[in-house]
Amino acid sequence: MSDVARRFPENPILRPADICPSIPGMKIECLLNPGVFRFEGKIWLLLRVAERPEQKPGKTSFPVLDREGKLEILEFDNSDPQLDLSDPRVVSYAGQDYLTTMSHLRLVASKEGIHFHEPLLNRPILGQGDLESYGIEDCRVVQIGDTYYLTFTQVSQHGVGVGLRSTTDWREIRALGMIFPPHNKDCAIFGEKIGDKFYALHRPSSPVLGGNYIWIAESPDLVHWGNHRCIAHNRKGMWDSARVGAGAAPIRTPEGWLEIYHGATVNPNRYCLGALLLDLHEPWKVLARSQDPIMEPLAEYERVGFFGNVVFTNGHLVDGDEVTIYYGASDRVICGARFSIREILRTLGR
Ligand code: MAN
Repeated sequence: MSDVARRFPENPILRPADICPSIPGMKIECLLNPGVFRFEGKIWLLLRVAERPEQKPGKTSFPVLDREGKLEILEFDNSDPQLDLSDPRVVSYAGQDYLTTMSHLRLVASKEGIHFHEPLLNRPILGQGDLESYGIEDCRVVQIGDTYYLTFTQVSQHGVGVGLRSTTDWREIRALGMIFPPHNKDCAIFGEKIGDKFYALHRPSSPVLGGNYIWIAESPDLVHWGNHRCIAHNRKGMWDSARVGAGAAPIRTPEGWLEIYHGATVNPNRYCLGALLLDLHEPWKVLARSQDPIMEPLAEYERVGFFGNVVFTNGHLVDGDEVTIYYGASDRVICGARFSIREILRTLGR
């Protein structure tokens, strides 16, 4: 057994019923994959909240944003032969794909990192405009100086890309546009410059040649990215054979940048976590990579949910040798787990 995660005994720490829908009439189906940061003496999660209307018997309905940014509900009859509901995350109708739920982001705070509450007057952070009309998902948060940068998945009829927003006070959040166009997601910006450049991991998908691989890019200003290089492929026959994607910002260790990433198989669909070690000065060089996952969906709440057999993280806190990840379990509930950085490095043969 290669799982070295120490799960919180309190797991799951947040469930859909703990949060109020963004507007009356919506039902929260899933809480997923939070960004994590410290601000004003507290620990904050930026949750992904996935909602849809209460489902009527025999019908499938879900929200999208219309051209004016207003919420519109689309509804289909389940007996319609053009409707494909085989993936619980996707509605396919007559060759057009939609999402079964629309996601927005929501802040919750905690003093000790286990019991989280929504602060008063907390506003949901919603998708805006044509590139976010199916919602925003899986937000990474990285602090550079006084500014927090949010990188998240923008979903629309145009595809899936990476958006950037920034804030210094979490009251005003500035939208800085799409930084990686479709198909791209899982973007984690490094928390400091290396040499005179910023770096980010990202995950383009190539449908014919290539696949769902982790890439690295550099930037002078966090908005314009170039010099892309591919650093990690899927590995046939292994726990990350179908797709891989970065988690949160890489962790600086004396051995190199440690990145906790997700890897998935299909048939069965199963998401695990593993680690990559990147060179401190030339982060496009991979020094080591997990042969076996460091965390697998083992607990009941990780095996059964909205989309079962998923542990997925894009947020953590580092305190000395300890890294605390917050993660989405089975795309339904939020959980926490701790790792020793030294122990992860040992699993990499360091
Ligand atoms: C994708 C993303 C994640 C989700 C996993 C598992 O990688 O959409 O948000 O948690 O799939 O469904």
